Amino acid sequence: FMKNYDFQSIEQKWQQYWATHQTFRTTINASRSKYYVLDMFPYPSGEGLHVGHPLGYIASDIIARYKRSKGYNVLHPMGFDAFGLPAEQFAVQTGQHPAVTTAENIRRYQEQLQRLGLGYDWSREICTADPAYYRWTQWIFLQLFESWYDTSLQKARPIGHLVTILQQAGNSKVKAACDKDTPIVTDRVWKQMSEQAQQKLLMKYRLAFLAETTVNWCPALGTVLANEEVKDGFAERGGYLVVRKQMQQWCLRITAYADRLVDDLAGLDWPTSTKEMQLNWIGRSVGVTITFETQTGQGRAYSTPVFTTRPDTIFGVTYLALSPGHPLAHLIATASQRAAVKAYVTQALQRAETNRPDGTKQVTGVFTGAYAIHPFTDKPLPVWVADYVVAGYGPGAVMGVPAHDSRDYAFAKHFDLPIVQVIAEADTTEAAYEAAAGTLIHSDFLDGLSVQEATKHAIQRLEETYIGTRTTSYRLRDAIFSRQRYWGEPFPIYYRDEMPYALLTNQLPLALPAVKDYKPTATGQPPLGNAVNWQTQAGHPLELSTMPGWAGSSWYFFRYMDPHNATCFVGEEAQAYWQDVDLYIGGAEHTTGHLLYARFWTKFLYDLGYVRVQEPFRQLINQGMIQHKSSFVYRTKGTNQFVSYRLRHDYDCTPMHVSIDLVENDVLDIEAFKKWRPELATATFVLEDGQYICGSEIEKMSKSRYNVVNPETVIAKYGADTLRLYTMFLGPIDQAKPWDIRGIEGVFRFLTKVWRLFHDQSGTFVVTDQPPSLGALKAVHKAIKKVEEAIRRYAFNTAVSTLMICANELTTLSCNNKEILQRFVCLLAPFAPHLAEELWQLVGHTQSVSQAPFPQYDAQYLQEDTIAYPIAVNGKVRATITFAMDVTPEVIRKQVLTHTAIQKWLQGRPPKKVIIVPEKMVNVVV
Ligand code: ANZ
Repeated sequence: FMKNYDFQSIEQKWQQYWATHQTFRTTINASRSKYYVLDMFPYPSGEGLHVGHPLGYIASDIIARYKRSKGYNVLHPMGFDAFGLPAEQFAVQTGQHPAVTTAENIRRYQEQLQRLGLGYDWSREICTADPAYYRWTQWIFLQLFESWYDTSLQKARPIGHLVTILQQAGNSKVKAACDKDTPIVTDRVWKQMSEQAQQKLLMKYRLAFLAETTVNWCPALGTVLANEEVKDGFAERGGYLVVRKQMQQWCLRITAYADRLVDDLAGLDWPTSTKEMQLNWIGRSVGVTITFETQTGQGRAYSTPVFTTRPDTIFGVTYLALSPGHPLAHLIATASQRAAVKAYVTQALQRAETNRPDGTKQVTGVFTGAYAIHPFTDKPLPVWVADYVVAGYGPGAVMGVPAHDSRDYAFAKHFDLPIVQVIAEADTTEAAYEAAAGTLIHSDFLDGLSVQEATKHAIQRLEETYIGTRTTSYRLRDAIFSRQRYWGEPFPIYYRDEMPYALLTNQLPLALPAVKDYKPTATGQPPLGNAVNWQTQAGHPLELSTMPGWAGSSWYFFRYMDPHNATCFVGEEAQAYWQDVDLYIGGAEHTTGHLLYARFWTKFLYDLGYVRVQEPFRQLINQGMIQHKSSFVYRTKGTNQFVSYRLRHDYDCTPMHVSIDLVENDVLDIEAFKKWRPELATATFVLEDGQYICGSEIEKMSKSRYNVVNPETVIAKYGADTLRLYTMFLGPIDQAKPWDIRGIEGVFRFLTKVWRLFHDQSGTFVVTDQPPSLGALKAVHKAIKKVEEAIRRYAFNTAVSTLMICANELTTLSCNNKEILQRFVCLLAPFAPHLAEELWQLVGHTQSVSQAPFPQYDAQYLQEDTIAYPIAVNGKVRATITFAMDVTPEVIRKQVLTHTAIQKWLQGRPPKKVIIVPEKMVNVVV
């Protein structure tokens, strides 16, 4: 019977087969080693997948299939990070419950993922918005609420334990990660405190705690945003203005784990860049807190601590600077400066907090009128307020050393403050500062020392005189954990006497209530304020905010191990077997958010004995971005007129992205463009040669750039196997690479060629048991070795090209030997699983190819049987002669010396020497 490579029916057939046979279902199997390969689960958005998404999924699927063929028991699950803003915004606009939208989107995602031939164990699917799932997110939150961090043991402990200590001995000896303003109480005082006062004190210790914080408030979105969701004062999503605002928020004390989060990075097989980004984000630095005495002129003195990593520059201090939010700013301001300070502080606090401003930012600040006293020279130092000083980093104040710090230098230059250079530093000072500095200052005990020595001496002197103490500062802040939104996990918290209390675990899940309106209430309360009866049975009001998007994703990898467990978030047996994720593949944009939070929760759960590992993800790969050509039209400012590419400089234009579907060979389809959006119907055009030419650029493939390629169109035309191979063929998995559809034809032809290897000209299946030729054996064994090496290096592009070379060789050899061809099918299977299954079955197998072991190569077929030797005369190559592998030196010598090209150089004389390097080269010395 005759058949062509009919990818459509083949792919449909095998996707159905995998689903009905549950081919990729995994259960605990103590007799086999586990391998857990995980994708970052997607947010099911309304747009569905574009070809950028599957890049990581296909890579992890190849690894999963490969590891399975190597005998591992592979866990490869998929699920949905289903709480999120778009579904909620849609609900606000249409009144449709976000759960409905989300469920529809999930169905669409599942279909799309299945159509890619991804071998997931769907029986383990999870959805973070499912009450059966978020019940455990709420449960973990309660554990955090009921815990404190003991810094002497470096671990979290139950809050009940702290209460016992307070009762017996007060908290003076307690070493804990707690609020800075935690009062010291004796056991007697503790016992006399009201319950509310006791609860307030405990709140300063809890790992999930309620605090008055300055937050990034986005009025347009009506919610608080995390630091990493804010870029230069605007929301990363939507670009809305973000301001700073004081608000009661739930926070997680991630700072308690800062040291462990830094130290444990060393043991992880993660990209160096990812580790560095986390290190910078945590920003641990060891230095000194130095306390200056500030005098206000009205005869009052205030201690003003600053944090510095460079105490060796203490003699170079010429001013102090406080962060705008610093409580001392108003206290020390002199009468004449008070108004100016107030105005500056108000305006500076309005702006959203960004990380340490860089040099390009405008220098701003205000003088308080007060002076601090230099601890060693007694000189007066003006105290300023400046927004380059960050609140919450150290004491939020700095000693300004303009000669040795570039930010201080910029500040001093701008406000004409003195710049003096310390001698110890002279050798390391940058030329720029030297020129500006001019003044060298002598110190009584640091002159002539290296920076390191001077630092040591300075610390010693500061500690002896009680002026300074060694301190470690972290840039990391506690994580704000509440959002004023509907579509998130409700907090299992109610309020009594204005203090929060935990619900009992048997009251979980606390399900999201129905609301009539998904907007904030008229009084500005979060949407849950619209729910009727949002209170406990005893009538206590429940918390109105919900958890942030990252709550459910901070522990989902554990749930996959035991997704249906109704009595705990992951069972003992499942954990003992699956342990942790061996390989995690996902986008680099999650480095300082999700990945850090997941590490934090894992360490916390470990401390309480709920999990066995301190780190969730052994190995991490960040897939590179897929780029694509995007097209631009040029709109004359303030009009509806569009100017063609080459004429754009003659007008005052702004470029605007236009959908690539409306452009062919850079020529715009004007009629289609007018229909693209209502406001374009009246567009006018300035053409060149009667055409509108678009500009273009290679950019990240993204919806906002209208340059997205939908995998479904590619699959319809070429099939999923071609899409998979092509996506891998684009280049190394971890690098950014452009999508270029022209290459896909070649990949499709390759798969057609594979099909033809098994069929004759008329399309009849022809695979024989005739003994294979040596050439075919060599081709396939070479490929086995190379493909496996490439998979192990995640060099999937190399693996694909090896498969192509092998198919070409087998075609040239007209190989239709069964042994050879089925080995090839096994190699192909992780990459093009549908076609592999079909051929595997045609060859006569009754089980899925995913059950077949990965082929082993036989070294005897890898040896080349001849070798080409370069022949040199006095070190210069003059000829090449091919010898058999097992050639003897005598034969080599004889043939070399009789070769005409060599004889020319010998000119009849015998050579001085013939050096033979076996399997490499020959050198004739004349
Ligand atoms: C004097 C000095 C002299 C400094 C010098 C540096 C160089 P890292 O390493 O990032 O921790 N600093 C301290 N607290 C700050 C705050 N709240 N906001 C902004 N800057 C702050 O940086 C520590 C240094 O950053 C500290 O050491 C301090 O400036 C500044 F030649 O003190 B240094």
